[in-house]
Amino acid sequence: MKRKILVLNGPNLNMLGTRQPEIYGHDTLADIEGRLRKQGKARGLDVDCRQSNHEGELVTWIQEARTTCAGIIINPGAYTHTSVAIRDALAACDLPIIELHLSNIHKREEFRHHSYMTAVVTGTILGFGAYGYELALEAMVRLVDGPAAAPKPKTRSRRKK
Ligand code: CA2
Repeated sequence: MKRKILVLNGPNLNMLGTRQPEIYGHDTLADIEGRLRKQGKARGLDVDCRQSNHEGELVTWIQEARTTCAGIIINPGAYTHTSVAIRDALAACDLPIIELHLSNIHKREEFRHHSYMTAVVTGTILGFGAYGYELALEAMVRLVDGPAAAPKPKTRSRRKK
């Protein structure tokens, strides 16, 4: 069974942690990716993180994932609001797909309110900053392995009277 999750980040997300921390936080992309790989390992998943500023490269990676991966987590960056090509590539993927945004795009400029991706993905996570990536990976574990794979709540030991 395929156990690889592709985590894709689009244009300018390689700049995370260097500018606009009030919107995108202080973590660098390397910080986020390091945590995700660790989290994936603990869940028996191989997390393959990639970033590109080029639409065609993102499309190619999505196409490859169809046969090599169990799921895709994608923050398409500004292509969210412009790219029919990325949408079409995602729509052709018979895999669970999570669209992710660091910021709540609906609280921002009007041109960010529409996503070409949302109608073709399994679900969307937005507005939780870098923590959104962890949430997305937990959701992906559930999509790939089923609800039984969710972490069990800790049971409290009974106190003796
Ligand atoms: O909130 C998100 O995750 C976005 O996908 C980020 C995109 C933006 O175009 C989308 O509307 C929402 C922009 C990513 C640019 O990230 C930078 C980070 C630091 C410095 C400069 C850009």
